[in-house]
Amino acid sequence: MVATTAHAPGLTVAATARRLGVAPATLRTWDRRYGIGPSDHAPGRHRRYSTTDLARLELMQRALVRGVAPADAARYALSVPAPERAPVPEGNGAQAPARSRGAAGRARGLARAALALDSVAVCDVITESVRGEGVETTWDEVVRPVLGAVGTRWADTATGVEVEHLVTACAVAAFGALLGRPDGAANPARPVLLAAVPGEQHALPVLALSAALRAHGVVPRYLGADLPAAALAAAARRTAPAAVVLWSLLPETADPRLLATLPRTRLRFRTFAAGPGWDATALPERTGRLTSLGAAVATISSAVHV
Ligand code: B12
Repeated sequence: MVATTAHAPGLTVAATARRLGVAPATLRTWDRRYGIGPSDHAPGRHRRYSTTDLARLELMQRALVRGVAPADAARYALSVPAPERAPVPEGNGAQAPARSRGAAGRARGLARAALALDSVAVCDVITESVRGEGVETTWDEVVRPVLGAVGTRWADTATGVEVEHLVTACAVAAFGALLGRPDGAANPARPVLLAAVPGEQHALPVLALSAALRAHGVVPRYLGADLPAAALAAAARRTAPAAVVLWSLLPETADPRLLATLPRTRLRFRTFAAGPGWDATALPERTGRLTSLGAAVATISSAVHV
């Protein structure tokens, strides 16, 4: 238990910063700029944060991770009456996943654990979510919103790359673990090749797609990030795929000339351009477009299971 009430001495700046996973200087800045600090701080005395103050800071942090600007996040946190604020969990946040119910709760747990750089809790939330909600919901409602918020924060403040790497590593582990053959039985179906195009390091969405397809009985051959054209062509020749999925997140990596380097195999395969990178690119008519995880799973499954 944290032995603080609104009137008791409370937590020091350092302890509060540790609990929230931010630098002590950040807390002082929030207090100075946005007026969100210890409620009974007397000039000349050390700052002490009560549980009420902590809950308010936690609300601010959650808003920040959803991409809300700091001033608005602070205003929001200060405007919510005390009883409506969620209690701050004890310890290092590792219990958050156990308390979460459904995807929204898990997303909050993930955001909190990620901000605290608690990789054990981050990996637990994602793994539990995959087990409880499935790959598609975990990607779209738990991991993607947090990565989006982390990306926005990076664009605004050039901070948070460590959070991005930590979440990515756990998501790669959780989705990657699903690529094996759980029942050990031979699967005779033709595979689907999936890769991020040359120059594209953002492979996580296509890994999520690979894992989701696996759950739908499709055999994915996930070939990772930044796959050279020659390697893609060699893989297509060797594996007789039913479909090839080329992922691009950024427009600069979406080069339609890649499609022309795909070999003509005896057993024909369907080709799909997946991801927003291809949005402004003119594609051959026979190349399918995949613009969301759900649609991609449905389209590829029906193309393969004909
Ligand atoms: C994780 C991440 C990384 C990781 C990737 C790890 C991995 N294994 O994937 C690493 C650290 C490698 C990385 C590196 C870089 N990154 Co980065 N990264 C991200 C981050 C946070 C998430 C990427 C992601 O998975 N996006 C997918 C989801 C989260 O995005 P979304 O918009 O919600 O999804 C939409 C579509 O993608 C689609 N969709 C979503 N899921 C799926 C699934 C399927 C199957 C389909 C079909 C569609 C689909 O639907 C959604 C709605 O339209 C983004 C931020 C962001 N918002 O994307 C930055 C971001 C993409 N990165 C960015 C940058 C600049 C870089 C670097 C250049 C940074 C650097 N200086 O080194 C490098 C190099 C990138 C390169 N050459 O490819 C910028 C790109 C800006 C731009 N437009 O040019 C972003 C947008 C951050 C930012 N806000 O500025 N990055």
